[in-house]
Amino acid sequence: MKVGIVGLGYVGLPLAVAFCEAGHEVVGVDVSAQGVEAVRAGDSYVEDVADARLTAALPRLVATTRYAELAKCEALVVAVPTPLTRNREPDLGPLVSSARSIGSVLQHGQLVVLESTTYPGTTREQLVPLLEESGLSAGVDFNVAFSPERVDPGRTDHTLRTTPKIVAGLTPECHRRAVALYGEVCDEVVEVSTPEAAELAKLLENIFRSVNIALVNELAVLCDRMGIDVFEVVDAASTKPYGFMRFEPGPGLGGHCLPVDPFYLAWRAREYGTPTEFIELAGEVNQTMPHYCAEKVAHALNEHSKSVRGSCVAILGVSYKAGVGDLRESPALKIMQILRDQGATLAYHDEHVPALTQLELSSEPLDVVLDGCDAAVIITHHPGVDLQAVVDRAPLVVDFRGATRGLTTSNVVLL
Ligand code: SAJ
Repeated sequence: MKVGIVGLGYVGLPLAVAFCEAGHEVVGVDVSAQGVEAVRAGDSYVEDVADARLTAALPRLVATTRYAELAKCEALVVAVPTPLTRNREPDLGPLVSSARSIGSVLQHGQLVVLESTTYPGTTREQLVPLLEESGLSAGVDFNVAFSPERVDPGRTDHTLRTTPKIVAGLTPECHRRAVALYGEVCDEVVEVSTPEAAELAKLLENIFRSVNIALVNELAVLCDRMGIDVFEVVDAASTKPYGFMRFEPGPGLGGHCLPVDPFYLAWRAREYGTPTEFIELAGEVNQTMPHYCAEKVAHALNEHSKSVRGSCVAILGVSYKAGVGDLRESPALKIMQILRDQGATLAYHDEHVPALTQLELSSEPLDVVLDGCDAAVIITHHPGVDLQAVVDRAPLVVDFRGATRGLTTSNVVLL
């Protein structure tokens, strides 16, 4: 088969490589000429795709900025970003412009599948009309389906092939073709009745995490007031062999999904006169955590008769979660900005993130950032960081991940 992938990001590039590895020809389209150049050079900018895998796929992979190349493909997969506007409303800009471009080269008999996470109804009400600007009719002249991406950056125990793939077509024929397409790269295809059900299932997966993380974050704030160790509470509750699922309290939500997806559904639900207070509340609770954490640092310094202004604060871990270098919506950026605005001098150590251009900082070796610091703040707990050295060398450690629990310490303040 010849498969077209629109959007060679953290979703599209792994998918393109997977189809090449399954023996298919792939045309990868991206608006970024720089990104296309990198792909052509076998230089992967997606952590989950090693350069070697990309290079091995190149004989079957054509990377381009030209949508016209898609005309030769049987199936097209759309994996473009679905961010939020400044007012935290769905921003379908990238989706609309890519769908328009696809519409201008759409061929009779092609299948178009949307993978971008979005609110229920997007495929039928937004994508289809834009594709039909071609003059072709969906379900008649071409096929359409929705199949949500389930990329979990940094996860190694599950891959694209081993993670069940939800698929739903506009018509039975759309459905049949989409199921066949993903059968090429996924061991298990989960069929659902409508694109709307598939769109909402994806949102539910991430909202489920956002709500449960908000629950333990709210509990962390309460525990702080009650003088109870929230991590001990979560450990204890997690011993229940059924009926409880463990989530970690922390400095807030980062990444491209959890801080975004809930607001897609909240926005859509308003059209149905159904306020989704649960979802919105969880979003708010998680969004306040970086502020709560900055206050916690100020309070801890104050206990050492120091103010934030003039203090040297060593930040440990700035990416949005452990084991990845991804900075999208990372709570660390917010916390650091607040501390800097309050007059702190910042330094950071994170081997996954060499530079923080937005803060004009570069990662420094652990012993350098600890040298002479007034406080060390653990925001993201990457494996392999010598935490004993941190608690031994820093006069004060503020640990938002419970990473230092179990170490003999007297100078640690937990979340
Ligand atoms: N976090 C906590 N406590 C927890 C778990 C996570 O504070 O118990 C924080 C993390 O530190 C991070 C944020 O939440 O800042 C998100 O991390 P994550 O690992 O929960 O999720 P993502 O955004 O990296 O990936 C999620 C995954 N969704 C699910 O597992 C249901 C992934 O499988 C999805 O494919 C991805 O969203 C996506 O693309 O939607």
